[in-house]
Amino acid sequence: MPKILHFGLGNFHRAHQAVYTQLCNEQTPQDPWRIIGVSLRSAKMRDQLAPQDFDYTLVIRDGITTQLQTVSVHDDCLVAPHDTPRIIDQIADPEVAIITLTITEKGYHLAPEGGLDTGDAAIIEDQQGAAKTIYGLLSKGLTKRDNAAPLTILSCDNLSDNGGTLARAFAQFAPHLARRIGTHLRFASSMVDRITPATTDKLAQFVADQGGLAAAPVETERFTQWAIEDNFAGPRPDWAAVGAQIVPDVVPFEIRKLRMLNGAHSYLAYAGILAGHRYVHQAIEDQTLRQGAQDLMREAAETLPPDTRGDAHIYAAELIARFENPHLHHELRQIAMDGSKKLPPRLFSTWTARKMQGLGSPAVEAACKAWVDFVRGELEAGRALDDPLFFAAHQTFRNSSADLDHVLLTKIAAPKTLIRRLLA
Ligand code: CS2
Repeated sequence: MPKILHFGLGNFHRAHQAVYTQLCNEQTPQDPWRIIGVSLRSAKMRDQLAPQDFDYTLVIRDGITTQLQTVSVHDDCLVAPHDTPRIIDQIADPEVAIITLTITEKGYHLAPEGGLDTGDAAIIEDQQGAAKTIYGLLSKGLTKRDNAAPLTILSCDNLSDNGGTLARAFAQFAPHLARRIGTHLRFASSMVDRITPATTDKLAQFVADQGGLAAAPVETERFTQWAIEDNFAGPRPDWAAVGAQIVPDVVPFEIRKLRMLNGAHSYLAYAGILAGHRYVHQAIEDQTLRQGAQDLMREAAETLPPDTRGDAHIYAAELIARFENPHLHHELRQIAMDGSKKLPPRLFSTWTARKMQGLGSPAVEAACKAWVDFVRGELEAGRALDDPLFFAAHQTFRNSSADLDHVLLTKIAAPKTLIRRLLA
């Protein structure tokens, strides 16, 4: 039976790729694809899902209706570091035809100047033989795996050229294994989209009251989109038959989504928190923020390749409607985390693209400024920022504006002229 090994068994995967795969299985029940999940950081998801045989309830809320759906496509959840040998065996298992990833931006351990962050403590440990990151695990698994068994590694994270980025970073980590990339080993990119808030106790109670599976339910919107690069070494579920787009090049899709949807999301998060809002649907009802989000989307749209630029105004209007959904409880603080890793493809890239076109970016700069103000405010209030850039060091940054300026100028993938303008 063909298998998918999925890294990052969070809500996003469970509301998106798992659902597409389940729909495929419903169409061809004689030939189902099963997913083995891997959690790289915590056993929480495994512990919650195991008593339910890894099934869970998806709650789909559009502006009007609420629909409950049982998702039953996972067979197991392995947790690193406890299950590391089993994870390596799964990577080596020839029945695993696809490895998919939703490990978030920080799971890629990229350096501010691009490429693998070889100074990162976890990467250094993995280079010395540990297997804490995706790179250490993949290299140990691929070392054991038969070269001839086709494997596609498909990234589903919010990075542009996510598959290519992973392939290049992996090649830096393990050049000898990267030589295998070709016919039997492929790194593919994809653009993934479905808004998926974090699970709350209230949601779990609602699902239990409705007779659903009470542990770890996921709430999401009706909208869903998945554009997948047609670059597979072996078989795949017929995701196209259930709505995914298989395309030769996903970059135009990725850029549009990252710069318009995610860029506006990050703006609403920082400016919205500063304005005292809690949820996305509240921030978008604030007329100043709504205007700011629309201006930002317009600036982003002007940087898009011709094939997606034409209907960008329709895309923008659809995004506003999605943000307005009052039945999704999408916390601005959820979006605000990991800004140092999220902003490069969402905001800085728009700014750079516009600069190359000779255009200014007032709305994008306002969004970046909101981030800096948010970070400064959190540090001054003595709150630990949920961002790898500040994790270890937040104590020393407290109340030290000079330290913050230095970090912003040296440790993030942002144009220095932009940062200087923001700090001026
Ligand atoms: C959000 C995304 O949390 C965030 O940073 O911008 O998770 C967003 O909801 C998804 O990319 C939508 O597909």
